[in-house]
Amino acid sequence: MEQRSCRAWAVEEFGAAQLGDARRRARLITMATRVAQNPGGHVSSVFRRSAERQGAYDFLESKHVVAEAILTAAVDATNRRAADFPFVFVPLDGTSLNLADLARAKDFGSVGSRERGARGLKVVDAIALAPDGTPLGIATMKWWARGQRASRNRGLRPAAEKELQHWLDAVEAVTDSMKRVAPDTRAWFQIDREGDAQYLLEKLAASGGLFTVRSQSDRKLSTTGTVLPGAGRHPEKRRRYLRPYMYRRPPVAHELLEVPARGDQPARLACVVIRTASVVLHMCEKLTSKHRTLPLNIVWVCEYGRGERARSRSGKTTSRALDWMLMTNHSIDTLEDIRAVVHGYTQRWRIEDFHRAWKKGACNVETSQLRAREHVVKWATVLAAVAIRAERLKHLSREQPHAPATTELSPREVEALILLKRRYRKKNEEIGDQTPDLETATRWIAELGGYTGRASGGPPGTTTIARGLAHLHIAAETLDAIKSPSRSD
Ligand SMILES: [Mn+2]
Repeated sequence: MEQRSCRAWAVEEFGAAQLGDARRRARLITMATRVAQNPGGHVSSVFRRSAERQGAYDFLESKHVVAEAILTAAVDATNRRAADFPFVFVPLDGTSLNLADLARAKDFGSVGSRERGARGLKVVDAIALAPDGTPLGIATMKWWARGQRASRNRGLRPAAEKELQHWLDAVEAVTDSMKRVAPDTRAWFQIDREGDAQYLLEKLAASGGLFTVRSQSDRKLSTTGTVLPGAGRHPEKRRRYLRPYMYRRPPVAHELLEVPARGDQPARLACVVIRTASVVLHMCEKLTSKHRTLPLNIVWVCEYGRGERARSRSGKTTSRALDWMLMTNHSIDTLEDIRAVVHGYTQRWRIEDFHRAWKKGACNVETSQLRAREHVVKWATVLAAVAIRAERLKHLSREQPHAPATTELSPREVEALILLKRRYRKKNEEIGDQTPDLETATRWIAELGGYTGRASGGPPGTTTIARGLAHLHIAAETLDAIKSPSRSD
């Protein structure tokens, strides 16, 4: 496995950025290295040397540097990693950044409900994961600022005018960039209920990739499987609905599913019953009232004890029970196929983990004080790449606990880690000179970041790891300055 010091990672991630000038590329690599060493959302707190800080501001504010070029470099790096696999999971989701704009003088838009008046940017983004769940990097990002008001007649506006267009663009961008860099790898999109839209399903079906989308509302089924000639008026009697249809299907499997902790709900094992069917969806183009059909496979994952209800923090009554009506174009012929679909959808959670690391834990992108949309997008793209790297480190430490720490840390960082650990060791701990394994190193790093193992009872999370890493990098840098005072990058 490759040596992954921060600088080596930054070169791998951004070394091919097309910025029209080698000095700009060098600046981007230096910036990414520093952010990886010392993640944070506030530009001035990430760069400790004043020349670097000024260089970073110049770079972010330069009109010669377009955000798209930074993104393309990162996405290509992701796809080079993806090329090793027959397929990669691509969770696709939407989120927004809340950004300070008290005077409403910046080119941001409203986020959240309009009454609350929050400002910021909206983004639809995707990440790629290896078949074993290892994060590979950013797969795409589509940014926009919402306009003044929502227009009426939502259902009747063509897709291009809706936010849905950004989802369509994101699918296309992922597909195109993968074709270019990893032509033999298929994307397997994983999308939650937000993505249950006719145009998006059609786009995914035409993309050549695999997809799984969780169904939002009950859908009409076509009983004929073909479009009727002159299908303006569809005979009501022939319609069936997906959910009642699936209820009548016999269970194909009973499984235990690990559900990670979410909000105020602790992690649990869910007992689920799985039913499957191959169906043809009956859809209606709202503008023209034309009927269309889409053949799909359905995997319905439903937890026992449905109806068990809990009051969430917001006071809303929500059902704890898992109920996934998954629409997919993956085969469901064998139990193995069906399990692959269910497992694939559990990987969708990873983009939420990434969003948390990006917005809160490691990178705090929302604390950026940058003044213009384009500057924020550039900065947020670099932070996103760093946040996924942090997720990758977390994942590897859990999945490959016995790999040596040098697979993810530079020798100097390992040296500093051992010195610090010796300093902060518990009374009964004996710390030798040998390189610790990844699991041990990650725990030590997290301990530097305040991890005690008591709060969650689980392995260290991204926040404590990122805090510990920032601490470690300062120590490694100091050690480096003492031991090889002439060298500097
Ligand atoms: Mn979502």
